[in-house]
Amino acid sequence: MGKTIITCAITGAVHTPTMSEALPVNADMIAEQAIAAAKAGAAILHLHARHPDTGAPTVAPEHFAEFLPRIKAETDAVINISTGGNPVMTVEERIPAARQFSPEMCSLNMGSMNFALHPMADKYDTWKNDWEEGYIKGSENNIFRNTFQDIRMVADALGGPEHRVKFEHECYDVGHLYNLKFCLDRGMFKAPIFLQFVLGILGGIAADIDNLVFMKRTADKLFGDDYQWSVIGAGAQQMKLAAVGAQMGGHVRVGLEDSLFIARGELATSNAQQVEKVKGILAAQGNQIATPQEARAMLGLKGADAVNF
Ligand code: KMH
Ligand code: ZN
Repeated sequence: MGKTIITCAITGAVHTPTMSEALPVNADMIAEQAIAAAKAGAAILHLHARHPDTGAPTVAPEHFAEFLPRIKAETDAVINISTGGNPVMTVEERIPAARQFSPEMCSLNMGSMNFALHPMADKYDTWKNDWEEGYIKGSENNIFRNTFQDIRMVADALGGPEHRVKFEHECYDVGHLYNLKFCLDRGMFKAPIFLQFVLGILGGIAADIDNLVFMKRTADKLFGDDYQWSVIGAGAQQMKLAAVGAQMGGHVRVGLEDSLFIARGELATSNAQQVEKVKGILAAQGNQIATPQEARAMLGLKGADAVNF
């Protein structure tokens, strides 16, 4: 079995400042926690930005500019910029930062879906910022739009010779694997492709081991040997699915974007704490952790010298 790549997703667009003091909600927190996560063993850092005044998710390149150079200066980690933005934006709105900074990797969401966070609102009576309650409750009506045309637009904008971005293909359900196969057969992506199985989002497939096995078996059928894969267990199943996924030969993603917890009922104090925990689990299972350079070789990345920040 090859080495295991740990991706850490530092802040995302799912959680809001009220939910955890540890959630990075400005550029300093994003930079500090990303650097610490890389030092703890994350080879890839999946990054969103937050607005400095409100902690709300933002896709403005100026907000990414506040932390990307700092992370690059202090770590060798692969930078992966989200093209998911938040679930109510169009793809056009979500990609300017990736275009400007030309990172080694970007996420690419492989299908349209409900992307609902509203059950989380039940836990909170008061909110730190005005935008949060509406953002979470309003998600009952979210359609996270990623049509075939949207996917082609991102592939054309970032995957070609100008940027040579490698995609983290986010697949939230089995149908998304078939969407990817369709695109791959039309020559839109180069091998080795990197699949991220995202289990546990309300609107996608649930986070359990049967579903992980089903996703993996379907990917084997569609892509043969020519792919790398990783797993996100969103929410409470984060560490369990990482453990099982790594035993099955997959890579793993942790981070406060995907779960705010370190154990049942206990909030994580940082992204690095989750990286340390998964590293311990992997070590106990006999999985070896990939360095950023090893991750670059496995995924065929263009290299840190070819980014634009
Ligand atoms: N928050 C994850 C479930 C993206 O950034 O493109 C999905 C995600 C999307 O990471
Ligand atoms: Zn993300």
